[in-house]
Amino acid sequence: MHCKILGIPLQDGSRRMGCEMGPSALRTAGLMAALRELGHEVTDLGAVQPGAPRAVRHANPAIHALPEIAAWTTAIMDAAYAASADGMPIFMGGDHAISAGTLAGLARRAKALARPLFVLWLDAHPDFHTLDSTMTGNLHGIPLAYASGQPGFSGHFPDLEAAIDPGRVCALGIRSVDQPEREALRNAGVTVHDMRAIDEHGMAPLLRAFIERVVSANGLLHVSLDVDFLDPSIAPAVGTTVPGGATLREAHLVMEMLSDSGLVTSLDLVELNPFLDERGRTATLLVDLTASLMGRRIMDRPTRSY
Ligand code: B3U
Ligand code: MN
Ligand code: MN
Repeated sequence: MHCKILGIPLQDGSRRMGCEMGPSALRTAGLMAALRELGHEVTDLGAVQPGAPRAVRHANPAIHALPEIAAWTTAIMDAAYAASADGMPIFMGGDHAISAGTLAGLARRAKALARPLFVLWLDAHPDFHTLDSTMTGNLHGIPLAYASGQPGFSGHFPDLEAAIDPGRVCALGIRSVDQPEREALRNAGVTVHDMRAIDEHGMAPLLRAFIERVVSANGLLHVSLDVDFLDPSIAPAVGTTVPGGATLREAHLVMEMLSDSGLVTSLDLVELNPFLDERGRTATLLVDLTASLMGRRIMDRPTRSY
């Protein structure tokens, strides 16, 4: 596989600084070397640069940094579209607001290829707020809603050339949802596997059902990994820790099953805040999880055919 690494040092999606250091921390933790060791070709495409902030305003007074995020989204969308022409783009955030752009660019790519795009959203939060519904005003809480064409973004965010179909999104690990999101997720038809579902059924059957849907549709699969998907005891370097997250073993299992499927065409690594890390352990864990996704195994296994 040809891995194309892009740094996206965006941190305006919340009011806490630090995520702009995410790409450096992932490089320092050895992301490139880990991929090369697995036999992949790696190209470092450097950092995405935001355009000049756009003069956009919104009636919701809580919203933070809308002009900046709107400008970033345009730049990220174009970079994601270009990088996804071939190979496997890995987008190193930056906070989750980067995914407004990565998803929009990948949706455009999927449309050009006439293939359906599926999204696996690994997160404590569904990030399904609109500009009208967000209470914190932190725009890392909106990317999935924007990219799936929910109302109210037009005139504030760049228009979408192609939206993702919310019916092809699976959100896994969810444990912090605001009331307006709950309703919107249900209406849009997003598959949400919250922590209760994971506790009841286990990670494997939930993920397998989604993988099988992607296989039967011959889809592209984008994985968006928010650090807070993981339990804070193993991944402290995130501004929005929520207790009760995925364990180390659950997270590796997800990555290994995805790797076996051979379906994943792009990846976001987001919300890593190195300022909050403990001796680089969260950055190192993200590198290890990426390695599992890209083929690292404890023991060889017969290939499972889906
Ligand atoms: N839903 C809340 C909390 C949140 C969403 N995404 C993150 N936190 N990282 C909000 O602010 O919209
Ligand atoms: Mn998120
Ligand atoms: Mn989150």
